[in-house]
Amino acid sequence: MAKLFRAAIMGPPGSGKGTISKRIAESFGLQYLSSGHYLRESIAANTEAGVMVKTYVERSMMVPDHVMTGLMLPRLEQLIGHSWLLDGFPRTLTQAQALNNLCQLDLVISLNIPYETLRERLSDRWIHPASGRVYNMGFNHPRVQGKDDITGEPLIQHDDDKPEALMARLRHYKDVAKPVIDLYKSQGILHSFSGTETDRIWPYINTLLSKIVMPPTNARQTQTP
Ligand code: G5P
Ligand code: MG
Repeated sequence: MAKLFRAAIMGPPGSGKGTISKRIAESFGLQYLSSGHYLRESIAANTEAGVMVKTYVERSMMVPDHVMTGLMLPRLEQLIGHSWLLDGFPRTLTQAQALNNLCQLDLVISLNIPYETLRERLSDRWIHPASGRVYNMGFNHPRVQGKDDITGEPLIQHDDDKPEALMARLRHYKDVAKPVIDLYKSQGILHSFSGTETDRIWPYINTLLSKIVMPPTNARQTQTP
């Protein structure tokens, strides 16, 4: 990799952050840090913090900023000298400012997915509660219906993925994300992608990152003489 690269991916619940982050991590060899994953890890560890976090995540409420920064920033401090991608963090202006104090992002991907698409996806979503692995009937279905691929344990559906709860979550997401998006826009690092299918959005993100993360060695020759 030519130079260190620090990026974040933002988007409402179910917008494809996790799916696209995995593709970016695989294609470009970035370390991939998911806030949702670390929260679920702390819940599974059943620590004092984990028990508190659970009360928020269970209700799909935002975990307080100081808890999130306390969870994410020390991990990033350990990754000095590495390129990385953040999935789901920062999600509020306070989190973005705390991150800015640690380092400057090179690029932020924002996913704009229509509400109807999110509703359909999340109502089709099944989760393995112990690991947080997510399946989607039709797009990313389990090998055996209703069972986790790795453990064979039963999959569940969240009450929060029901339409009324989802609408409230999406409205809240928009309100909280707007100042963060405005901040990154003002820094000139925001790239927004709209669409209803991850497979159609991915080639655009792949092309963008191919230019930035691994600039072609003949980049100088392609400039207009
Ligand atoms: P998470 O874990 O970050 P959410 O709710 O933000 O959770 P989620 O559900 O993980 O986001 P995603 O990662 O954006 O969604 O999307 P995904 O998992 O890739 O795709 C969603 C589903 O659609 C999957 O089943 C996937 O297979 C399918 N899919 C993807 N693309 C397509 C497609 O093109 N077609 C179809 N048909 N299907 C597709 O955070 C969890 C909780 O932790 C807290 C919050 O409480 C949050 O609710 N939290 C924070 N709180 C405060 N600050 C933070 N920074 C926080 N981070 C997390
Ligand atoms: Mg996710």
